[in-house]
Amino acid sequence: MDGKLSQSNKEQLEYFVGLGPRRFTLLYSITRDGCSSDTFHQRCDYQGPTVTVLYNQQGSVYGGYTSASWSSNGTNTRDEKAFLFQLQYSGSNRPKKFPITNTAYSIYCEPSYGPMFGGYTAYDMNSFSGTINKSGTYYQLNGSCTYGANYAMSGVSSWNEIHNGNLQVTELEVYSVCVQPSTRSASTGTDDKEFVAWGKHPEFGDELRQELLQEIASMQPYSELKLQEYRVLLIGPVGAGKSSFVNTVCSAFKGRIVQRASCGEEQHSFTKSYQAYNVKTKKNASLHFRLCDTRGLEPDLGINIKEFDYLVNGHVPEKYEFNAEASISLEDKMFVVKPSLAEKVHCVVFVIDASTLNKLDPDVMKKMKEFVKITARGNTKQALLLTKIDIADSCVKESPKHAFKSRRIQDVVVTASKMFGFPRYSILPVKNYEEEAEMREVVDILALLALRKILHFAEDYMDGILNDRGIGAESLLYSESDDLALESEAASESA
Ligand SMILES: Nc1nc2c(ncn2[C@@H]2O[C@H](COP(=O)(O)OP(=O)(O)OP(=O)(O)O)[C@@H](O)[C@H]2O)c(=O)[nH]1
Ligand SMILES: [Mg+2]
Repeated sequence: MDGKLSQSNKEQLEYFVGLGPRRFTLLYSITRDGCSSDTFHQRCDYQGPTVTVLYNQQGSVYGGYTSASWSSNGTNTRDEKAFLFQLQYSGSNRPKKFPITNTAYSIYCEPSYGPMFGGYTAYDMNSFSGTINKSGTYYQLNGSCTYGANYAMSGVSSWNEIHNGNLQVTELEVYSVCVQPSTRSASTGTDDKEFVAWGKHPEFGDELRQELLQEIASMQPYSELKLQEYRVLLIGPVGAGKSSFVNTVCSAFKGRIVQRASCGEEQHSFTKSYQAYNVKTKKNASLHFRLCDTRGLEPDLGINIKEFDYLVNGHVPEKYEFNAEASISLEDKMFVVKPSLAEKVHCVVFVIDASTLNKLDPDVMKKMKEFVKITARGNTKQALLLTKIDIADSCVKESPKHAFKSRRIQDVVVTASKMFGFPRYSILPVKNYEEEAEMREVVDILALLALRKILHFAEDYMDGILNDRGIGAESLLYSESDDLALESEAASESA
């Protein structure tokens, strides 16, 4: 659904905002989603600049713009660029912009209220609180409007000249107003001023893409270790995008959309076996890492703590078919009793869907926290890949390079860092190839930036190995302490 806002009204609002063409994406509509403050916040918090538009039965259209994100933190938000506006009055065009005068009180972000402009002594435009049911043909909003409290209402002498003396609306819509990707200049362009960059990142472009491809192609384990490849384990909930990340990385190197790992959506994991993918360049040269795809985590099924431990320590052979009900055991013929350093995992990458981070199953989260502890115990390195950032933030969907400027993504990164106890530099936002028919430079760059970090962490693991064990080849295969751990496990399994 595109919403009720006409093209000419959009153009008028673009003119008011004054930063060139915008893309209007409908986030919330009371006729579609219900008139409820909870739904408004679910749909509109942390979405960057938005415009709220109200329509009434008399044919008047009016509302407010804020370049700040809505949130549910119960405070006033400062925004020098906010304004209220009128577009139509009683069916006739009457475009008027009412700029903010008291910038500290531009919008009020209260979870039990819908969009609220103004604050402190009075709210200039307070739309509604709680839930409002439709009465006949309109919604009787329970908010109020105060003339000139924090916005300059030049050209009208009262709110009656805007809303016809009532808050009976036929529709209230909130649109995100992103930069049109095609009109956006390089990262120093004027449009960027609206975004707060949370992550330092290089200039996106083909030069960066080529540099990353070359750098990653040249990365390989230290020759003293006599290792061909770094081993990277991808683990995370069902449908998080583990297999899609494998395909995205393969695509970036092949220069075409690659479909090596099977992806899809099912109630249980789509991936059933342990597959270690090597990645090749356009000219078919093998790169020095393997991405190991696993079965998705479920509360009571699939990989459990013991199986994860076996995976990280290299006891699970490639192509192993995961048994949803039981983990691989020492008795299993395929069990790798004495794994070499090459079979051990050097970096564990937790793969999490950024758009559903807050809805993660608590039991799956508990499992993953145990996995984090096990990984840290063995000194294996870890990172967190945040997928589906295009779903988490509609502006990022338009151009994934906005990932490092999106307040919504920044928020998700901070939350993920707290949930997993990982430093923020190890949290890597990506958008996997999924609907695209053709390659996209920015999708490649995000995946390559993430992969480069992961391989640096794997190299850190190797540094630790060299430091701790010395470089005697035999000491790199299997240690006596591993034998002792397995013996005690065998004892507990048979008990
Ligand atoms: N929009 C969007 N969709 C994605 C992204 N990554 C994956 N998907 C979609 O999410 C669904 C699940 O992706 P998979 O890669 O199969 O997920 P998985 O983690 O391997 O899932 P299991 O093997 O079932 O555990 C597929 O429909 C993908 O197309 C992304 O970054 N953005
Ligand atoms: Mg999969």
